[in-house]
Amino acid sequence: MGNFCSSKSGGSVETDKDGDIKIDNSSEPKFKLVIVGDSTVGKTSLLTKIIDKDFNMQTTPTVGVDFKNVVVEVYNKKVHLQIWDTAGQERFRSIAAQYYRRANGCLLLFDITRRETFTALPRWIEDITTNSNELVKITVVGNKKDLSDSRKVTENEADMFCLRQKNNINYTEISVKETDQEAITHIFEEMAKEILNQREANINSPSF
Ligand SMILES: Nc1nc2c(ncn2[C@@H]2O[C@H](COP(=O)(O)OP(=O)(O)OP(=O)(O)O)[C@@H](O)[C@H]2O)c(=O)[nH]1
Ligand SMILES: [Mg+2]
Repeated sequence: MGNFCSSKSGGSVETDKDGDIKIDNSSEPKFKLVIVGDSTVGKTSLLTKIIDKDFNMQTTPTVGVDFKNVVVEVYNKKVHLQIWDTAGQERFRSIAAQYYRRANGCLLLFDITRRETFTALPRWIEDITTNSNELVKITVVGNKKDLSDSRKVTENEADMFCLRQKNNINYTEISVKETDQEAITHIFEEMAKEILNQREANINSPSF
């Protein structure tokens, strides 16, 4: 579990022993985001990259959950994000579900070179929507774009899938390996923006 995490926008976030973010200025919004998706799609790699720019081909499967705190800047405002990395392996799935509670947003990853990780998306969406607030924002992320020669899902197909979902799901493609950290951070900033916009439209949106 991370206690101190530096942020792209230069600040740092202190947390208490339960991982809740301590913020002096309570007017700064804080949101909980959860990264989900099948095993080995790149969830831990994504979180590592946003924190320290690093990419490693050797990772170990996540057991349980972990989180990191990041500060992004949107609309000239600092937004504190608590980002949870969950385990994709089937045996941890029910554990992961409890971390969706009070989530403001979910990044749902699949691997564009493994079709089964794409066809698993409806089940993940069902898990997310039954275990979190109905207002949760979901972004589907197709990862491993650097391996496009082995692509098994076209960008158009993934786009169409997201458009068909009733909860207004965005689609984006990346390579955690090759996409630069700024572009990856941008995905989180966009999610923070959408949650802020939604908050303005509905003051009953959850906060953690
Ligand atoms: N080529 C390529 N490999 C990637 C990319 N992203 C992640 N990987 C590799 O995919 C493997 C699995 O990555 P992880 O980040 O551990 O996957 P995970 O989703 O956290 O897996 P679980 O913890 O088991 O749920 C590792 O070998 C990574 O280096 C990418 O964009 N391109
Ligand atoms: Mg992992």
